[in-house]
Amino acid sequence: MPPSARPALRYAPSANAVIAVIAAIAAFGAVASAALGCSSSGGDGGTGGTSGAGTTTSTACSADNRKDIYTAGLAKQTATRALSIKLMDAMPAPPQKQSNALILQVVDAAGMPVDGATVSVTPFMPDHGHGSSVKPTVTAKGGGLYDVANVYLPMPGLWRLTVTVQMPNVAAQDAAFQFCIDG
Ligand SMILES: [Cu+2]
Repeated sequence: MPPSARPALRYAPSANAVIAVIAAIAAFGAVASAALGCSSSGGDGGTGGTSGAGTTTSTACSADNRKDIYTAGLAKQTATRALSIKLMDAMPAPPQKQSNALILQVVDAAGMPVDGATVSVTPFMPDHGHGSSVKPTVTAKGGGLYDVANVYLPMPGLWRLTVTVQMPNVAAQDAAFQFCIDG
């Protein structure tokens, strides 16, 4: 018998050590899938061991009462109520899995269009704790309108689209739309 084989025979791993190794592998798998942005579609919430309710039913949009129902002109006020952000159009409508484009209009409390703002849109999945690998691009069109391209929603479930409006010499304000994407 070669000398190198002896320690393995002498120190057989205990049952606890085996369980620890299995747990470590499982934990690594959960972290790896999160880092990949939950790319496996729907139903994967249960395997990651997350305790939050709802992850295993992420494609059941009809039962999700957090979602907004898309209509052209859907408006959200910022926390200070100083601005309203209107979703004038979406392509496709309502937003769907993968690539989307939006047209937003920003108006002030008097309903006047707000131009000259720096507008950004951030997609995020609150149930999974991750965003999108693609950053939306925003182009001002005048009349308070802002075209938003590259809104990429890679998986089914509830997506929060936070719209942040930054105007010169005013604190940034935001409002969010929430859409549930069926698989
Ligand atoms: Cu996700």
